[in-house]
Amino acid sequence: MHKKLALGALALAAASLIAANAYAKTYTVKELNSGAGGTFVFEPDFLHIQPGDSVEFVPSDAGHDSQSYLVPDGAQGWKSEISKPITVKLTKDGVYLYECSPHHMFGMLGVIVVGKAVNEEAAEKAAKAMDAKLIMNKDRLDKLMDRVK
Ligand SMILES: [Cu+2]
Repeated sequence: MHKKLALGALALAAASLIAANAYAKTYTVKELNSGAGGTFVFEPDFLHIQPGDSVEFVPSDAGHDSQSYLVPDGAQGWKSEISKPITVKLTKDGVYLYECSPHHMFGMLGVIVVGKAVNEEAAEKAAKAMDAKLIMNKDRLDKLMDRVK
């Protein structure tokens, strides 16, 4: 009787684990010389995803990377090698700002919101600092930040 109950609980736990994995998604962000959003661009450059989802950065054009600029407190940052893909699993709620480090000044920047934008104020501040380095695509990050909620 007790053994049966325990087995039932185990089966339930296993089923909910499988369900959780089934809901976790992987999104792809391309690193491009030129895309729908202009030159030196991540595509898409704005994502709103759920905790536990992953983002795969793919250097569709060579010479780019993906590097976190700001992550929520307690979250892991990332940095790919130039022209190498990287997949990051984002588990903490908040706003993540990232750049292509060779092309930051050209506005090759992106925003990911995971769950709730709990660090929105810090993100706005960091976005201003990122904006200050831009010589091209100067309004791109502002437009992305307008979508944060
Ligand atoms: Cu780049």
